[in-house]
Amino acid sequence: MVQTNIRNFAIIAHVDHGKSTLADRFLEITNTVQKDKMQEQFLDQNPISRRRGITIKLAPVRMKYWTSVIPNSFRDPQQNSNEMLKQVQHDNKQDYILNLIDTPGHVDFSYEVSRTLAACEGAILLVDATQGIQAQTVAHFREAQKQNLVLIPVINKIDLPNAQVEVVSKELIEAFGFEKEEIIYISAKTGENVNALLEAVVKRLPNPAGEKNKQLRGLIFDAVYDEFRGVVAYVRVVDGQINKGDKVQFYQNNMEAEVMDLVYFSPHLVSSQELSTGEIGYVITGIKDIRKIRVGDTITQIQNSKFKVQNSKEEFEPLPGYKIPKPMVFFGVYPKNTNDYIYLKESLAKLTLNDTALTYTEEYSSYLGSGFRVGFLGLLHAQIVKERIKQEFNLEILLTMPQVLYEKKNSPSGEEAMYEPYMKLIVYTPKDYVGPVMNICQGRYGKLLDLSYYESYAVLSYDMPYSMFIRGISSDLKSASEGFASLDYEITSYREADLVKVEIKVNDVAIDVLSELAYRNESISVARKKAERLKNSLPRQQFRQIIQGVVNGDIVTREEIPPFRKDVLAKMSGGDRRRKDKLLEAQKKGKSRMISQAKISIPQEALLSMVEENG
Ligand SMILES: Nc1nc2c(ncn2[C@@H]2O[C@H](COP(=O)(O)OP(=O)(O)OP(=O)(O)O)[C@@H](O)[C@H]2O)c(=O)[nH]1
Ligand SMILES: [Mg+2]
Repeated sequence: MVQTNIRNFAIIAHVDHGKSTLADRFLEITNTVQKDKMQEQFLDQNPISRRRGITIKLAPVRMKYWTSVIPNSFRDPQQNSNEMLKQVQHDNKQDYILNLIDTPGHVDFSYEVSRTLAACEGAILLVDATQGIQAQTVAHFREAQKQNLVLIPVINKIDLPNAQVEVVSKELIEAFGFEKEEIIYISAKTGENVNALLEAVVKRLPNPAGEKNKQLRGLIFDAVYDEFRGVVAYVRVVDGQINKGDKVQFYQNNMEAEVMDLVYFSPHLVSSQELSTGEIGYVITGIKDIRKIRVGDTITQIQNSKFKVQNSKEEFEPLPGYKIPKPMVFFGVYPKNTNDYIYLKESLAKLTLNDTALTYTEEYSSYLGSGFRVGFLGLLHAQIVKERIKQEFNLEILLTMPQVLYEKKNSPSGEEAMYEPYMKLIVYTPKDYVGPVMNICQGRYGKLLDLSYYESYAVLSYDMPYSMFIRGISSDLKSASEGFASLDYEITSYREADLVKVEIKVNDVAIDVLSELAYRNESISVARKKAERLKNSLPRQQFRQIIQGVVNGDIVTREEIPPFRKDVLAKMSGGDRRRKDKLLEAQKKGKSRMISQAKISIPQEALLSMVEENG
């Protein structure tokens, strides 16, 4: 395909503003998917996405489009050769290749969006007419601007009776500086005006700028592991081209391989002989070792190829790649069945290929066996990984006690101290909820940095410990604002934290998976609550159980579960045989499930109900 007729673009928006639904309409208009084969949110192929109704991964698709629209760029004589202009004038209708990448909206998956944008020249910035600008609208807008993308502002869901088209368009003008005439009003659901939007994609977005005659440079913007094909790399060809059979190199990993197949998704996998400058597709090399390919790496022809010799004077510059976001929330991850440890290790390795932000180190618990400490980008990310491990690897895992990423450093006084991450929390909310939002933030150690009002909403920013996320600030703000508030954050600094170790002991034995670091001023109540909960979830045993909450080595609370009568039948007089059997059976079962250690005996279910409260 001639480069001038390629458009690479993303759809970006806050959660649920209708990105995947708009992608559906594009797939229909371009006949990529026949109407009778259409499923809602077609690109959300992942079963977890389908069940939850949210997009969790970027999803590229190639569409063919036939139109007579003349791109804006053709009006600029500097950018176009006369020859191309003549061609367009002569032949009114042109074939275009549109590479669309649907993106997730949730803040935990922002890294998917930033990688997507690096593979595109433009994006549709979608805003729900009933919601207006929300946190990720702003975050993704900024990211797109940073990457110099051309944006098309679009207001969606105009079919809804409570659509506030005028208000939202004012917001777009006020907050981002768009012109009124630029904004396109659509309903992704009914398809109203979506044709005009597709024409605007061709007309307004630039074609890819790479050079065909240069040495191949392809950006690996995502990858997935396939049991049969090995590592499948999603590539945006920046310069040059890739052909089937080419010998290629993954530049930073210095790994060489042969291109066995080139495919693109349209909407099923279609094999292709080549991927030329500006195109997007999947490269399959048969590499099975997932460590050999890295998202963000540059794919190129191998050093001694004929091409390289011809261009030997030219210095090869790899593409800049990505800054991988730092995971902020850490969970212990254990297989439910301790025998699955090795399989869990393999599964995590495969998953990190497709989910580069995931990090893990080994960890051991005397109650749960061998496992990992895994770093996630947020709580939703952790939930989704748990579900993916179940779905894709058929493996049940446990997530234990979340903690933020603490750092141990020397404090100014020279002593070793714990430092915790602080963030700038930004809350977007309709004006009516500013009061309740402030109450919640102030109750969570928040210091107000800024409050500004826009057309229909307000933006508050707070300085706050990041750990408030794992203490549920998201859901508190959602309920205080009846679901309307949305959040974004950036980590600003690490500050010394007054933390102490809270442990729970049963008959003097500390239960490692229940220990955590807590703020000193909250530690006693944390210890009390935990001890109480454990008391309520532990069954009686044939011996006395003493539960202690311990803060920094000092016992701060004590609970007791009295022993239970040895003879479960003692109280029953005469009678019912079936009931007796049942009782005896229940006692037997309980025993076989016990995890015994030293003088204590804790049924696994009781422990898990404590451990998994946040997982
Ligand atoms: N009435 C109406 N509903 C819409 C429109 N567009 C999307 N929806 C609905 O809004 C909900 C969210 O749509 P999605 O397309 O999944 O939104 P998304 O932006 O892809 O969401 P994430 O990927 O989770 O960020 C779905 O229930 C859609 O049916 C529209 O134009 N009108
Ligand atoms: Mg979606």
